[in-house]
Amino acid sequence: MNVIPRALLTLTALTLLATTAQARTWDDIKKSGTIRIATEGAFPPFNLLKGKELTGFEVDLANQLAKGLGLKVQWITQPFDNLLIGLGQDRYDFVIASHGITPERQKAVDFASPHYCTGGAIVTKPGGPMTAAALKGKSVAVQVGTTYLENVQKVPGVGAVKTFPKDTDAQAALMAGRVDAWVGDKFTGIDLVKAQKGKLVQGALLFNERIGMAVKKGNTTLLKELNTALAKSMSDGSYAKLSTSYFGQDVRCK
Ligand code: LYS
Repeated sequence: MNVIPRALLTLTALTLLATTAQARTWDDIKKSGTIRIATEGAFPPFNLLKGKELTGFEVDLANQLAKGLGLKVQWITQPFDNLLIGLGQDRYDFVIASHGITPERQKAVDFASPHYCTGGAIVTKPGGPMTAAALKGKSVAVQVGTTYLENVQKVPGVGAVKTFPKDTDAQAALMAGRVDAWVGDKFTGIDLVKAQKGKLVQGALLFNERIGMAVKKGNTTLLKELNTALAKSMSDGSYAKLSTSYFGQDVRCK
């Protein structure tokens, strides 16, 4: 019997995928009239799918950029840790889902200029750990595949780090008292603490990050158009107006 080793088969399938799959260039997209954008839809106030409606700062921003580029939008939602993989498989043209620009991710995708700056902060119950030092021996909930996970793991002496598919699941673990703290986006944390009216408090910022839209590696024509559209929004006042409506401040990187 002629058996092809499994490892070889997988490699062949991957090579085939890499050679046949081709990201749509700016010309292809422009010709089609519609741009396909992916996001998570589970990360308020940045991107949230409620019933059939996608809302959030990043959703509004991307819709605004697409409009400026003369395109209709087709939105696709995916679990956070699938988003960049799907980009590599040409399931959509770009991703806007609060990805921190990290050297690791830059090996796989190309990032646009940052569309906001933020950081990862601790949220806990009153009396819980408020600083990196206080996380010593404490359990922390974070969303899988995120910069929160990466950075919490670096905290010296940190206790169990538990991962959850969605940020909201990690927050629920904190509320239920299954962990001592949750680490997530500082703006998401502010909204959460406000909504929980005294049951949660926000602690220290553990790290800062620049957030950017991602295109498939090498899709320079699309990247250029996105950067131009973003720069225009930032200079003509539309970005500032949108940002203020969501955060009460301009969240662009300074
Ligand atoms: N900013 C974080 C990261 O880059 C997470 C964003 C998505 C959270 N649902 O990993």
